[in-house]
Amino acid sequence: MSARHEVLIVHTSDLHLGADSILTDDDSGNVPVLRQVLSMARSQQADLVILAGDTFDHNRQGARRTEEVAEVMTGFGLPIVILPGNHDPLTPDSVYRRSEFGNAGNVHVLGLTGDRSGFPDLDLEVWGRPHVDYLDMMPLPEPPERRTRWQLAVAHGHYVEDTPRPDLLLGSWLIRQENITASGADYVALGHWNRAVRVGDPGVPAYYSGSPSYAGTVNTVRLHDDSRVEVTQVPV
Ligand SMILES: [Mn+2]
Repeated sequence: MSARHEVLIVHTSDLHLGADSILTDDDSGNVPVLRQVLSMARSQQADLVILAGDTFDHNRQGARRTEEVAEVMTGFGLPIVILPGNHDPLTPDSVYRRSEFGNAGNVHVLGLTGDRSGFPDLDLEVWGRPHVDYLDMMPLPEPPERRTRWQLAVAHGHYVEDTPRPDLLLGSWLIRQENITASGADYVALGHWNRAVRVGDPGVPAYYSGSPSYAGTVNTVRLHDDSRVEVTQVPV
């Protein structure tokens, strides 16, 4: 068997763990979806998992739920990069500031100790601007200086095409094509939309993974040795 000369990323978003179910008696809080995603990532021999926002439905989770989620993530063992989204922002009372996540060594929350996480053995870093409150912000600002072969951006917001009417009210957390172009990233992992779709610049691979609950898939991103980036939607 030859050695693998590629990096494999699994990208998903909008798991909405701990969502209050008002239509059914389902008390699982969507945690089975997280288990499925991580099980799939393990079977694909992924190097890294990116959760591009709204991993939790809200920050008012009971300890039982956050402890369960932290246990599932810790048990996975491989690195997980989490970008806090508009549902689970990095507020002072954020779920990500609880000790169960502080003790999960393989879980990297963007914004807790800086806006990028580096993985030297993969020659890769992931950067992203976390939501830190419930107000509007620019999810995909100018990128930091690249210091690894692979640089991935992660952003949680709403993609809009350039509009001839800048006075139109388009909503919050806007991501524009020029932001994607300026990122210069090898891959932009997007969250906030439930559907899986590519957006933006033909020269920069930028994809919404969609929520696995709706899309039924996650994105696998293969970073090949010859610099090709191959994105596939894989069922979970
Ligand atoms: Mn969102």
